[in-house]
Amino acid sequence: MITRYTDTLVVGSGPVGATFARTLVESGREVLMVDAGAQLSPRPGEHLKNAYIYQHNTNLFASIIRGHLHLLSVPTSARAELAVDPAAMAELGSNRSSARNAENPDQDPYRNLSAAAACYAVGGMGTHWTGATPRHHPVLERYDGISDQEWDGLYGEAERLLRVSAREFDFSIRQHLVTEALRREFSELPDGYQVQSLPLAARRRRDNPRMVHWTGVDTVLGDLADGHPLFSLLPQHLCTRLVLDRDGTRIAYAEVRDLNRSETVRVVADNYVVAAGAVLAPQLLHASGIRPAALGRYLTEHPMAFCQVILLKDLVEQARTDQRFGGQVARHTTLFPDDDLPIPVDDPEPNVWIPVSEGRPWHAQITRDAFHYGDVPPHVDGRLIVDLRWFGIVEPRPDNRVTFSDTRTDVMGMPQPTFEYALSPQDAERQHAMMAEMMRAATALGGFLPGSEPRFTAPGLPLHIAGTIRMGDDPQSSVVDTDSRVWGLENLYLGGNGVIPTGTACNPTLTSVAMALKAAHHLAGSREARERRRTGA
Ligand code: G3F
Repeated sequence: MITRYTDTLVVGSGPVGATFARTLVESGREVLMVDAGAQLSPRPGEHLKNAYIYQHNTNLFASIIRGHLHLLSVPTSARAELAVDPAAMAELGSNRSSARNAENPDQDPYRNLSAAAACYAVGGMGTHWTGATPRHHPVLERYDGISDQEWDGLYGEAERLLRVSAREFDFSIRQHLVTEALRREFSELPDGYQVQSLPLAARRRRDNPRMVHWTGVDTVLGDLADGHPLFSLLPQHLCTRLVLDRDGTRIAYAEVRDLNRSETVRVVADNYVVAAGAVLAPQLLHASGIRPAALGRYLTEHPMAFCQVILLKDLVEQARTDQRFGGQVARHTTLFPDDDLPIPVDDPEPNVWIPVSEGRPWHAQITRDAFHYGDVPPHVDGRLIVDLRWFGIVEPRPDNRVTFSDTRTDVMGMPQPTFEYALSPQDAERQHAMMAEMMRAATALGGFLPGSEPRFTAPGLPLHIAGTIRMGDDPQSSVVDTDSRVWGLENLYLGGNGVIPTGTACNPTLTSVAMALKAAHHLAGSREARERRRTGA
């Protein structure tokens, strides 16, 4: 068996793993990063939507996303497949689905997060994410075990790392029309929480302002992405087990399987960071026999209300008469005299936001997103369609959880996850009120796109599972302390949405990166790190 030595092993190469890697390397530590997925771009973890074709036609990106999402728990089907050749293995029972069919017989379909998925790729979900990066509401969402002042600093740093901006779509005609129509409708909202531009991890390209550069993991890694003596990344390497030392207070080494060569590498490090996603991180702990009481519990996921509308005629016609857009529209009509719409073909899509506020425990996005359930029929002009997504809060409860099997395995040969998830009556009531508000917004903007009328999407679809390795001040009800270190283990740190301990509504990535920064600063400044630098060992 090959043995590799490093300062810090980072398991998982998504935006959070990359945050750890960059911060640690910048403080002089050596980092080895492993990911079970393949590297899909020349620089590790580039956002795949940066390709011209997807910016030109967002709909095409939906199948890219779909192709990269692996469902975590598929219940076995009760439907009998009887219409088959009788000579095939079709006798009673012989073609029944089983665990070998990537299905999970332990999953109760009514308590599942049926759309919950993992992304096996260098860059993780960062290869395709929407980039929506709002801060948590200071009272309704934010974890109060970290001070407001520290949160502000961490959020600022996370925003710089992810290159967050709320201004990149400012010159979009539809951005103005949609924002203003919603402001008229929701005039009661308090200052700072009114309808506004959605913060996004993206910057408009200086060399080609028709395109934006979406932040990927390569952006977070910065110089590390081009090769750095203190950083190495092993794609298609699956960490299967963290092995404890004899007295059970430290990780002694990690077992990593080189999936390509089918051989095991032993990695010996001073510190270990697991940032493999809110389900796969607790899965690795479970596989390693590290099973604190709160592991996998207090799971939250955003219920999501969704619809698409075709913009109101009056709203669209406003573009023709509004002085602010005169130049853009005139240029467009000269170029395309046959076009009935006063919206330039390259008008950027709207990215509008209604933040969580007191009395409104939900987060709203009015955008044009590439997720597959929102495909636009090809005969409807895409410029007229906007998506409405409302994400609700679910209170963390210990009974909502993901468990891991000791007998069945998933696609990677790791313990099969099973969800046990249900909404409390209070949670359910909130979602009903949220749906009513989304319909109010939809009516102010347009008419429903046939086939995309208001509905709740399959649980798990937002890909915002949190709480499964939560932060806290009590080892009974949390897995990590406020520096993201696993209770009782000196050198194991966790990162990712699973660490977020509170009920939230908005997209989690920015907050997870902020929490990772806190942990990485702690690690970089730890006694051990200082000692190593002092002695040059
Ligand atoms: C989520 O993962 C993103 O955070 C949203 F921004 C996005 O609109 C949604 O998925 C689409 O389902």
